[in-house]
Amino acid sequence: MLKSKTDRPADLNPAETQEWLDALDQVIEEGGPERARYLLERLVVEASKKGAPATLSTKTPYVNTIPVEEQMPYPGDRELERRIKSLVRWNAVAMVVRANKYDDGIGGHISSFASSATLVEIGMNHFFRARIGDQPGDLIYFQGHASPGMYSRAFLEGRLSEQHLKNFRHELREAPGLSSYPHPWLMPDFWQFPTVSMGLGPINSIYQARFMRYLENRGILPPSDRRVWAFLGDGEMDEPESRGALQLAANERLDNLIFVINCNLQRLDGPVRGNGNILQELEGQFRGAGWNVIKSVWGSEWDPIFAADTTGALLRRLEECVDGELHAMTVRGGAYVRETLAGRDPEIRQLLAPYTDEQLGGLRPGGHDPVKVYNAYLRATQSPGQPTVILAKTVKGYGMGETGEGRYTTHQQKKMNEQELMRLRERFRIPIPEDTVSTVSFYRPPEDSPEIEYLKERRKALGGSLPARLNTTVNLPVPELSEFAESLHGSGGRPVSTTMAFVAILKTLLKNKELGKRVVPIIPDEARTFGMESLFRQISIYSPAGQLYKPVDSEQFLYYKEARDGQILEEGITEAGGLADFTAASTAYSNYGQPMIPFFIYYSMFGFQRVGDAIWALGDSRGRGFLLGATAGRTTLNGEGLQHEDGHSHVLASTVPNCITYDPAYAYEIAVIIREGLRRMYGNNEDVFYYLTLGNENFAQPTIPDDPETIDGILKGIHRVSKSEQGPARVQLWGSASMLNEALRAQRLLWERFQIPADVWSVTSYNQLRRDGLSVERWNRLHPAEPARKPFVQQVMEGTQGPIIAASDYMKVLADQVAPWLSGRLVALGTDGFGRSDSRPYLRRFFEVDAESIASAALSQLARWGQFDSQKARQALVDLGIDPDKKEASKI
Ligand SMILES: Cc1ncc(C[n+]2csc(CCOP(=O)(O)OP(=O)(O)O)c2C)c(N)n1
Ligand SMILES: [Mg+2]
Repeated sequence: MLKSKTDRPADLNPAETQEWLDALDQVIEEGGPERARYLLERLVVEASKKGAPATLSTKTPYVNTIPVEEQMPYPGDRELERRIKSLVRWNAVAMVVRANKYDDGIGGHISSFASSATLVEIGMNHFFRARIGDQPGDLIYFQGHASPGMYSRAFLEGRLSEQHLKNFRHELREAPGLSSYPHPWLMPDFWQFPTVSMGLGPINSIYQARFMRYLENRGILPPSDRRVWAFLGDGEMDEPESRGALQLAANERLDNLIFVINCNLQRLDGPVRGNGNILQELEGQFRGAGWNVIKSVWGSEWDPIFAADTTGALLRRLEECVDGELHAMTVRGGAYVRETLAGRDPEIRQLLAPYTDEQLGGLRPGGHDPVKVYNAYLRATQSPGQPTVILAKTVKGYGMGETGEGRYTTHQQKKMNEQELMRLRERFRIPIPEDTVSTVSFYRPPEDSPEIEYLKERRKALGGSLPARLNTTVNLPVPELSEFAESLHGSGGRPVSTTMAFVAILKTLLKNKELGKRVVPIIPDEARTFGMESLFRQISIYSPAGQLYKPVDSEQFLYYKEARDGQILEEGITEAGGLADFTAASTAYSNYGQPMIPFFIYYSMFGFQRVGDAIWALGDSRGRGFLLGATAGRTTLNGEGLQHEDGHSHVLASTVPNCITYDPAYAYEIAVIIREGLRRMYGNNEDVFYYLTLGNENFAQPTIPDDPETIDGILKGIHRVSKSEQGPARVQLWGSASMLNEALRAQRLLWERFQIPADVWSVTSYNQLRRDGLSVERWNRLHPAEPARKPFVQQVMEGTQGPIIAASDYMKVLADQVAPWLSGRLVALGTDGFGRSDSRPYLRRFFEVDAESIASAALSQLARWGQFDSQKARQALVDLGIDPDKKEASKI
């Protein structure tokens, strides 16, 4: 597919080319450069009108990309399709109006789908394939808040009942209803992609199309002409995520990707570009990035008008209009259109003279004309080598009458009065009885009506209904823990970081016969930071172009190797892109019937904090895989300072219900956690994903204790790593990740200097302990007459004595989460505040999480309890170098 390195068309007729060039010389000589520029611009306009879009800039004239002469005839029954579309419109409106009539303020959107109905319906009747052979078909990202339109169609197709529609936005009643927006989590057989957080649809769909190619190029899927379609709003395109990955789609020639941007010129509050032209702006950017751009600006009624505009006067006038004016023309009617366009220009006035005001007011934009939309889609599906964007001009609230259509307030409109509904019925000739209007009832023609038969036949021909999510069961053979023996048996004294320990586990997994090829390592330009560069050579970096250059390190054994069937997704500096990759890979079990095991490893600071919303959507998508926040820990990543040192990703991760989080200290813990993750997600079909933080501090890794409770403890969140050898412990020290070493050092300090015995525990997951605590507590609340159950953390700690001093690289609130079940024993030490650049000992002292701080916290607490002399405790702090007057780290 990627034959040439440039996209320039070849010179098929050099002699003719020379004639043109000579003519140009002559024009410049005789008429000057201005004259030459004029002619070139005219040529560009004419070329675009005649189907050879050419540009002097990245923008073409404000005309349809496909000229009338090149239009293909419409293949469907237009009248029947119009009637079906009207029914879809009606039921979508009824769903929202009804919901708000009986449940004031429940919300929902009418006007967005009103503008995109034709765009969606043409796809449903002619393009969107639900299955291709035995493979799932096209993947479609619908505009989230246009969901009523999708529900309405599903109702006509017989997939949803009237009861479902009545229960739009009523998910928690006796008869469950339809979720507000596309949520695979809530409607796992229906929605595939959560799109309603603006900007996530565009970026996720790009990486989805890319991942489809990845699976094909790696031989996991056979090549196909499956496509990814994304319906997007013009306002949505302002999100950085919407435009941030356009280049990737062009660079990788993703001709399986089609964006359909619903350019209704409005967003929520008002115009998207009142003082500009959003459609033209988007064209410039997409074309500049290398996309194939198809503009569908004007409906067929405009064709004869433009044909008569031989001097281009009308087009020039339209190009002068800003969107604020173009938009006003849709609202204010034909006379206004005439005055705005013709003004004092007699030529344009004459051009418009044959048309009545009513006709001018009824001129449809391209996005509402089935012929234009059909042709745009057809062209998009026949454009090899490039992703395509269709810029379709539409009217927000199309058909909603005077209070809705094109009004700045239309986005928020949830109600329509009877008169407006009657007008809607008339406008779209909806064949429903009058009383259906007053009661805002739904309408579905009989099963044997031409509408239902046609619609079903169309969907049958295209493989079935959409949207539909395959709720597949995943059941892969998961390796035994013993397969990770290397990680379980310690490092023999060699200093090894948890990042290195993870890489060893990843390598073991890559060698696994069953799972190895399913592993998808994803890295945003940090492989060398994480010590993963040996993988470049071993499993190659994915590049659909292969490697078109000789890498400068080619002489070396571990050179930078790119390959068409490479396994690593090396994203460059885009965490949002990496997360979009991860989302595609982690849902491949459903979208492609191919369970993949992604490991996305990134700077932990740039995960939940930076792309948290995308992670939330990943949870909604039921994605499965491993997120790895490397260089983690506010005091463990030394030197980097404020913007890099993560002390809160676990707090943020705790907010995602199906994200299982761990802050492991040891290689053996990581092996146990990853093996369990594989078992739950790929052996047991659970819709969860894992988040592990990894540090870059090197220390000797111990062997897994030979204690039957260790594995259970690691997974539930806490296990004891060192029991006091000097009799019953008087304090309990908790540590996570690198802070476990500080806790062990504090244990020695306490004994050697103060003769206080202590136990040390590794807390692998406060979040998991908290979740267990909450479930148990709830059970107890709901079963007051039964013996109370105990949360795991309470069970393991109740046989121990003394205060519990918890130290982690994270904010204190992380540990505080489990305080309710520890009878006031918990003292949380953590890293609240902005990070600093310094070395670990200084950072740990600054945030008061080092061994000395832990030991002094223990003494101080014992003193408060009357178990240690308070004057001695005061002196101990001084001896340990703790300054009681130092300002709080979070307040400086
Ligand atoms: C990230 C994000 N910010 C804000 C919103 C709230 N919101 C929902 S729809 C909408 C306007 C959308 O305008 P546009 O993309 O042009 O779509 P249209 O409804 O006009 O088709 C806004 C601001 C959101 N859903 N997501
Ligand atoms: Mg819009």
